[in-house]
Amino acid sequence: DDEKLTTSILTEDVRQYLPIRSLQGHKGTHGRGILVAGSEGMTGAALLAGKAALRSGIGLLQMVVPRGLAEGIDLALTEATVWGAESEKALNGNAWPVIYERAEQAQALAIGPGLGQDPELLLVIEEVLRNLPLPVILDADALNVLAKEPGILGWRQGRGPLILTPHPGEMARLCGCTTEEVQANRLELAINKAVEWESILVLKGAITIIAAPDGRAFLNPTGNPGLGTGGTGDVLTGSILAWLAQGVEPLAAACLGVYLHGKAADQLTGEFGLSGYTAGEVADQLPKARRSLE
Ligand code: NPW
Ligand code: AMP
Ligand code: MG
Repeated sequence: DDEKLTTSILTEDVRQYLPIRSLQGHKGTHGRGILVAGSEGMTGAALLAGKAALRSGIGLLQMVVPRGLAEGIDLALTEATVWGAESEKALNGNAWPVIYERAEQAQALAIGPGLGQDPELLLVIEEVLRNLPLPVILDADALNVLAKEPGILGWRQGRGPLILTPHPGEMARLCGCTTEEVQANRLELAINKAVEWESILVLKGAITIIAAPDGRAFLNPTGNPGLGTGGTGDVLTGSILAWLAQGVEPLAAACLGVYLHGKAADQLTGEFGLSGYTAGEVADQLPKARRSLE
């Protein structure tokens, strides 16, 4: 029974998940996504996630960042619009009104890459979960903040679907165990927590697991150890955000994002071998990975 519930992601499946780009399509129909990310010293995480969203075909990317860093981010990522929330170096509770205003016209939201861990961010995450009827991705520092009160995940009360994208260290913090314990039992843990938290759980690593709230799990066949370098997780988050914004159903968006991220990295090994390609290069490779499925 378990074997039927856990299957590999197949190339034929992800090919079907790819949204069809209508000849009449425009930036309005290709989806608007909100990316809440970045703090002093970690603006790169916001930029990498943003670049990956653009490289995955999003119609319009709106970034919410600390006002003190907004100008630099605006200049560094030409194609994105940037909204500064009231703070200098890292977002805090003041971010919520800006997020709410932007989210009203968006199809998806991602929060976490390089965010920092101001304790007030827990209140922001709570507001996001309670109030936004959108698919939401929680990654990186959003998960670290949430780890102080994972019970909040149960408060969604029928709001939009949730995708969590922890690496094994973040998963350990969320579960209150060690990284080794996560790694020793990753499939069962991913499935149990996806069910408990009523979320799509993307447990990253060699053979990333995508577990669904109904107890199914999908194993990703793409990717290689070259991905073990700073910023690749931020790229994954931006890419899944773009697929959600383009209307791909959340479980399919998670599988598509993970598969293409690994595929892009595998294509890069042709030139670079198993190390030395960068997260930014993975993002730039994403359209070619997608094209290999078409
Ligand atoms: P250990 O030590 O084994 O217990 P952290 P982070 C574990 C931003 N970034 N297999 C491992 O734990 C992020 O977005 C910004 C096994 C490891 O020591 C975040 O906001 C960048 N274990 C923030 O930095 C580029 C694994 O987790 C620990 C594992 C902090 O995020 C970099 C490290 O995790 C970064 O993305 C695996 N596959 N993977 C930028 N340019 O701005 C991870 N672990 O302490 O959560 O730190 O992931 O760097
Ligand atoms: P993060 O730690 O958030 O930057 O995410 C790291 C990304 O690299 C995730 O997508 C992981 O699945 C991927 N990754 C890390 N190590 C490996 C590995 N050995 N094989 C395949 N993918 C990996
Ligand atoms: Mg990460």
